[in-house]
Amino acid sequence: MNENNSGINRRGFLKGSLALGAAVLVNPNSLWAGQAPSMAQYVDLPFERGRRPLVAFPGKRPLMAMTTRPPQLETPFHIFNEDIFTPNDAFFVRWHLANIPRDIDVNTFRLTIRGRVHQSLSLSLEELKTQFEQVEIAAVCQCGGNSRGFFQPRVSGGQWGNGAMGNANWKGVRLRDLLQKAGIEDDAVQIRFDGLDQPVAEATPDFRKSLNLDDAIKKEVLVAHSMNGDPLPMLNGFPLRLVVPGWYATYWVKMLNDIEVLNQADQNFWTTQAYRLPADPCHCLQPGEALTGTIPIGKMTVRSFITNLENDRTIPGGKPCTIKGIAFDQGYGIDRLLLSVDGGQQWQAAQLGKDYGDFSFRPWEAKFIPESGHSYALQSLAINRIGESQRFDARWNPSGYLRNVIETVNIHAT
Ligand SMILES: Nc1nc2c(c(=O)[nH]1)N[C@H]1C(S)=C(S)[C@@H](COP(=O)(O)O)O[C@H]1N2
Ligand SMILES: [Mo]
Repeated sequence: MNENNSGINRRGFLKGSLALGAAVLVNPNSLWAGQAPSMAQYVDLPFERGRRPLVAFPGKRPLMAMTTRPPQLETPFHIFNEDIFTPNDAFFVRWHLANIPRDIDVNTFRLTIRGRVHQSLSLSLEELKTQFEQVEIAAVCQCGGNSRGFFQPRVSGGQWGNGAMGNANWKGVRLRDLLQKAGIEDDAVQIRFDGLDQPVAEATPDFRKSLNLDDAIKKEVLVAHSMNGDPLPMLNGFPLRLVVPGWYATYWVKMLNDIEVLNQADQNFWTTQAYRLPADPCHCLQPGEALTGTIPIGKMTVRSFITNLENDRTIPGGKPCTIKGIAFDQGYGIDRLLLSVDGGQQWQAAQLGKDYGDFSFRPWEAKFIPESGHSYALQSLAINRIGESQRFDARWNPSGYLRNVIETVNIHAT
């Protein structure tokens, strides 16, 4: 059995820890139980209260810990420059509830499909892997609140930098194949997904998310058992998770063990109260303005990042400087990437790199020759195949979702 199945990938854990000599070395089990790290290396995100200790959880290299119980771990941004696919042991982690199984018995685990179906199913992992077509897709998993820490004025919620996202190759079975096997009733309207994690306090609602039937039966929606060729890490939802390419990660239910076909719209807390956007077309508000209607968060906005140069970096003047980055959208695919070195006055076309599919990070690259003694405000602007682009103004909403303003990286040439 793969060592990931035990919940502790010792090799990954040790490798990660050694690579960052001074990072926290703690007993992963006590850490999982919520013990604070005793000694840590820190990363400072560029906003107030942005200091994060680097903490190594089971199966993970040291990541930026926002909270340890439940685990909320951010990927250090330089990782996005190293590989277009985010390594499993560096992939961000977000759980709402602290009661998360630490071990899964793969022999007794079952995925249930029930509700408005002709025949309920209870499938073992073996059955899932052998009785249904296996499909693999590259897709970005991004928290709706990614980059929330940059909101001005500040909003409450997890203060993520830009690392609450990752790109992976997800492999599993199509949700629609499972639903077809069970046979859905004519009155089905939504599908609800539940995982094995539980609230600690009884009053806290269990984490569940639902999709409309039309969205759930898209061919790219998977029940995935593997990520970048390996079983899912425990913290990313071992043994199964929903993969909803193009949609914010809140729908990507982890440790998925229950799929329920509903004949009316789901009224559970996580659908009706949490993860809502202002209903207007811009999904934004003026700070202080009252919320009128809300709608559930859905698909992702167009974004791009410069990955090889961080803010305030000094580079040599008078010779070509390569700027590298990534871009992604909700699945139309990236059509163009424009780069500015003067804070958005003039734009040049960047070269798009290899296309790994419409839901993946798309690499890009551009060059320019900086003049000695000058400073440059680098900006990248992605446009997708239906002409949607990033925003020039940072729209604001009270939950800190959807950020896709054009980001700026200031550099100085010596
Ligand atoms: N079972 C379960 N699935 C879940 C969550 C959760 O709390 N419990 N959080 C969701 C949210 S809000 C996010 S951002 C993603 C994070 O996925 P990751 O931890 O694999 O990066 O998981 C989603 N799936
Ligand atoms: Mo999230």
